[in-house]
Amino acid sequence: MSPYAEFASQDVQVEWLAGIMRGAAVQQSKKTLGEMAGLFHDANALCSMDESTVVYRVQWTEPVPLGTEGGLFWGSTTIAPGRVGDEYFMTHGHYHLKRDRGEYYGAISGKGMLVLMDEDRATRTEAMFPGSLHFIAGGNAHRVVNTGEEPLLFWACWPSDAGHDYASIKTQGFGARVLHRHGGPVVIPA
Ligand code: S6P
Ligand code: ZN
Repeated sequence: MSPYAEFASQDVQVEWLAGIMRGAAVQQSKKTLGEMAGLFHDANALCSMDESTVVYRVQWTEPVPLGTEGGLFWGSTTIAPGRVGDEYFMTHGHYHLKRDRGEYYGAISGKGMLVLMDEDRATRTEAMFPGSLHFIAGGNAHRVVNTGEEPLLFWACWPSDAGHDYASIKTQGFGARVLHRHGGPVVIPA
């Protein structure tokens, strides 16, 4: 049987502008400050904050089993506004386990930066704003930073066999951080 046959019976609805997915097949997760220890550069600032604070929420659907070649996953991410010291709230960030797998991000509301890092640690950013579309080429680690005062919402589409390599980011970080300086965001080499 085709690995895609089951999806025909799935029933997922989206509220595009709210980033909400509904249906039995929808999965969701959230990441709290406590779960992100070690990712922000100011450990002291993190210690003084409530570790149960939700930094971002993700909803997604996997119409084929994780690891299936040729399928696509779809989901939304909403990053709360806020900072740990001078560092804006952000996603963990990851490479894909299958390094050549790409991804699309499309921003709906809020503003921020997509941080992209290749395997030589060369790091660059793209501005995210309502309507911005981002092709993340294979081989690039990706993280989103909310530099605004409202939630930053984006939709994403990625291959079902991409997988996630979080460990490389946990141990080596990105080649740059987005910090609040002189009243706005500045990209600082790390
Ligand atoms: C998956 C895609 C997104 C992220 C989400 C949270 O490939 O890039 O759905 O999972 O934005 O970020 P992270 O780095 O915690 O997975
Ligand atoms: Zn990804």
